[in-house]
Amino acid sequence: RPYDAETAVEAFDTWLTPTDRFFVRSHFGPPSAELVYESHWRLRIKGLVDRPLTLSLKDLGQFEEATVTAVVQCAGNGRAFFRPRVPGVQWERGAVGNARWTGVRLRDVLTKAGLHADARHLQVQGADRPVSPETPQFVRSLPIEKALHPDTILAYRMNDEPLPLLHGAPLRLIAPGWMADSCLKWVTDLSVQAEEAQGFYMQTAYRYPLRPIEPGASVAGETLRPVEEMVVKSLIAQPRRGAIFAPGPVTVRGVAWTGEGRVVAVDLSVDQGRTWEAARLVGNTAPYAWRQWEFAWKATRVGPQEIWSRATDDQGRTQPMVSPWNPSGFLWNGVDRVPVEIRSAS
Ligand SMILES: Nc1nc2c(c(=O)[nH]1)N[C@H]1C(S)=C(S)[C@@H](COP(=O)(O)O)O[C@H]1N2
Ligand SMILES: [Mo]
Repeated sequence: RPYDAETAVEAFDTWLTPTDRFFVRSHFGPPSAELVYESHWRLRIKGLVDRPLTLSLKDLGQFEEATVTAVVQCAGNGRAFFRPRVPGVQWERGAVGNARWTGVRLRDVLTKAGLHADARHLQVQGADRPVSPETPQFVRSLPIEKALHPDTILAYRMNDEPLPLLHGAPLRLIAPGWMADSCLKWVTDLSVQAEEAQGFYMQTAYRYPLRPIEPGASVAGETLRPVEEMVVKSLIAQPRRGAIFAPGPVTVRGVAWTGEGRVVAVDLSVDQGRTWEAARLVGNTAPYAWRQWEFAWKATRVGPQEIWSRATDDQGRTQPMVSPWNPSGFLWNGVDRVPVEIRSAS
């Protein structure tokens, strides 16, 4: 089994998630290091282009460098909260992080190759391969508009250090605002095409019903669309679940983000959603990054309590109590809830 690890949400008390705490996920694990060793590694660009290209890491130096601070989140983050339960990695809250990604614009590389007029999708693959030849390879595609977006980059640095192997060295795709299944690691092959990529990981996996469906129902006959943009979401980083306090002030802290938009409010409830109060948005702001927030809670009522957080974005989208059930458990963004206890000192 590949190494999968989620971050403890208590670590989300900084704007950038430290690289050594950043969640790790891949289907087959990283490719053997020699395949992606800088002197061997090449990026190939082919398909509907005028000039197929093969680029070394050094060749990427000809393009202007670009940096984007962006949330990367597994489409299945929060899968463990769906009822009825769904198969897949049972992520709770920590399959997400916010990092500074530096590299070159994918658009600049594609422009150098020269796109044909019928270019509609960019197929992307990394150097990783399944152990068994019967297992489909991880091949994905992005609509050409997202591939050509000036904020979509091929990153070789993460938080100002060389990208580590677990996170996709030497080059990974960052499609900011979109779920991480579009952020391919160990990228070696780009192919410009007229159609979406074929194969399991594009045509079957990472798809989501267009209309809400009954929990537990089959999606046969439903229209499924690819998982793309992230949904508005918040997490309570502090206090941690199960924390015990004496009555008095408690500082509640967390993070909130959305897809291709901006978080405009985070509201907190300490009475099971009867009343909500605005948290203060603090710290740095950047288009695809998360926003930190703080809330001063005067905890007076002794006993078990729950702190709830709910973010809203600039398009008026807000977190539901429970996300629409879907058979793969994608896009969970239910109101975050942290149980704590207030205990009188006596
Ligand atoms: N080449 C390749 N890229 C991949 C994957 C993979 O299996 N192979 N997994 C994707 C998934 S499902 C996730 S959630 C993210 C995880 O990125 P991270 O390990 O840097 O957090 O990588 C994505 N990129
Ligand atoms: Mo994922």
